[in-house]
Amino acid sequence: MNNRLWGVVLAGCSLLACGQTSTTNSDTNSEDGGNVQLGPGSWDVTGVFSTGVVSAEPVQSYFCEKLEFALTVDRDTITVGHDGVMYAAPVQIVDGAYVATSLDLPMGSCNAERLLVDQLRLRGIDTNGDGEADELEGTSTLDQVRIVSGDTYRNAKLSIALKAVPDDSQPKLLRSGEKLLRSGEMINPLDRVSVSASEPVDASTQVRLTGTTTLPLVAAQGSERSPSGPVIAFYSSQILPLGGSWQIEAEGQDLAGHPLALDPASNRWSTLADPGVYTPDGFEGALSGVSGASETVSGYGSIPAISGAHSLWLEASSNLRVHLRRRGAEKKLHFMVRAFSTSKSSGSAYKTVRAGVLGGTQVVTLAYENPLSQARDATGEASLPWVGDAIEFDAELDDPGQDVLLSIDNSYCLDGFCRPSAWMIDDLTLQ
Ligand SMILES: [Ca+2]
Ligand SMILES: [Ca+2]
Repeated sequence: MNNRLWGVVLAGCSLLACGQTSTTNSDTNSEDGGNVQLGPGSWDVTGVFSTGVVSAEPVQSYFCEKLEFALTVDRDTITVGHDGVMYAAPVQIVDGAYVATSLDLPMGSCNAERLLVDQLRLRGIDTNGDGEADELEGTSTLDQVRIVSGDTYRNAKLSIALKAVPDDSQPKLLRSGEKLLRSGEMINPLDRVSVSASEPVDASTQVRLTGTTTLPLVAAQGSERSPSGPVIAFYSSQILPLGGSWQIEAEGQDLAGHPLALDPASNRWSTLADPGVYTPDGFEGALSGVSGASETVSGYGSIPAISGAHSLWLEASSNLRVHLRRRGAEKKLHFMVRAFSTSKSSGSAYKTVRAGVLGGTQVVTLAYENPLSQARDATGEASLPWVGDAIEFDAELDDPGQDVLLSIDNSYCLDGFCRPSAWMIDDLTLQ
């Protein structure tokens, strides 16, 4: 922001002093190589990490080697973005160079908590002598990078050598989501449909789903995004119907004016098949309208059904979907659970329970206390010897609409840190 701040950058680790040898062109490093006054512009940036001043260990042995991202400077803002992640900060042009402070960089696949550059200074290089910058160059230090490996952290001081060329790349729309979807995998309607752009795109960019329904995707609001500024991610604010299929249509451009391209592999979307409507009967009759669980039980070991003569049995590894239909103005989804586990101590809290009204906007996620930490009854069965108290689940569903989806999913779980549990479920109703 001022001379003192970028003075720190100059006093820090310069490109040559950091020992970068292989990826930079040495004849553009020299101060007489044609520094040129920069103006607003869009650039494709590559940043190469090297070990910080404090550590002699090669950073590549435990961290990523490089970053790639798009960078745009307009009148007073610098925007950086890559694959659905975007940051912005105020920028000044000082002595012809872009100077910004406190700028996060999009991490790509680098495994850090964040990559915060305290001071960024990029100077323009005129390689062909036409008076305009053909490249940008600069080196920044990242004083405290918290590198994540597995469930441990290490702090490192890194330096990053940045080099940029004018943006010559077409932005792409990529499929993204709360979890990584394999090709052809069906979407749970309670997972928001979301797509990312490979780089920031213009605020006028339009993205929509067409097919079973037509639905505009709305721009995800980055916290540092101004209302008229660029966007990089879009999502469906509406819960899609079951058993539908869609394509994406989009028109837009990146901040250098290159038109948006669709990735064909990301372009087809379908939602889970409709299991049919479940009619609440306490799981006493023939099972229908349920997917992911195929049997009802009269009990498990010495533990009887939760109510009546039968309860639904959800295997530890299964994900449950139940489609219910409102008969009147019912607002509340209700059910009871007992969790069965291999362990007395922990491990049953690794299911995610969600509910929503198809066509609505609100997904209710239900949290609950770990049932096994409260009660530890023995079942008398060797495979799942322990069971928790019956726990009551209630979800308030305020959206209008007839069709309600209940979804119970196993959460991601590091091996050894949790034990999946089987659930006995009963009294599932809309009230
Ligand atoms: Ca581009
Ligand atoms: Ca029952």
